[in-house]
Amino acid sequence: MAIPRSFLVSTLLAVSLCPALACDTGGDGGDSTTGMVEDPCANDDRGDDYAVGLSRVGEQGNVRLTFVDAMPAPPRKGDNRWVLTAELEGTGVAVQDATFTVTPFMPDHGHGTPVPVEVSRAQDAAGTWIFDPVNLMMAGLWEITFDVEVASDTETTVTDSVVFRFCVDP
Ligand SMILES: [Cu+2]
Repeated sequence: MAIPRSFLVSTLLAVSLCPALACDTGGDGGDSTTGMVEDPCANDDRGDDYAVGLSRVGEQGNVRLTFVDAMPAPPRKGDNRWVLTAELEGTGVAVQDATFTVTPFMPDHGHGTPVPVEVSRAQDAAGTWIFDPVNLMMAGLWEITFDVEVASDTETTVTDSVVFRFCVDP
């Protein structure tokens, strides 16, 4: 007999959240009887604080990504639509021609999302890219890695990997 997938997911989530929250109910027993979902972000400060202008340079120091829009804002569980600008760090040249691979991942659970992130270039603004959907299907901390390869006329390929982290509420 198959175990319903939703049961498995909720069970795994409950188990995996215990270390982060220390499973401390304060002895009042309330949490175990109300069925309320605890907020995995309440005691987690690893995520970025979303704001327009949130900006980060990749680990190779080549490409800077900056948020110009997020819907919803701050990022939430489910599908998100993000708009970011990309520029070459140092020169500030807009990245107009590039290949992005975007990977959402939950480091505490060891899984991503089956929903691919669609990437498109904004028509009206140089170096502006639209990522829709960014599917964050579960509450908790997500790491979203933007691997970018900038198209170039020279033989030197410019690549970078930029990571943002958001903890999304239930
Ligand atoms: Cu998860």
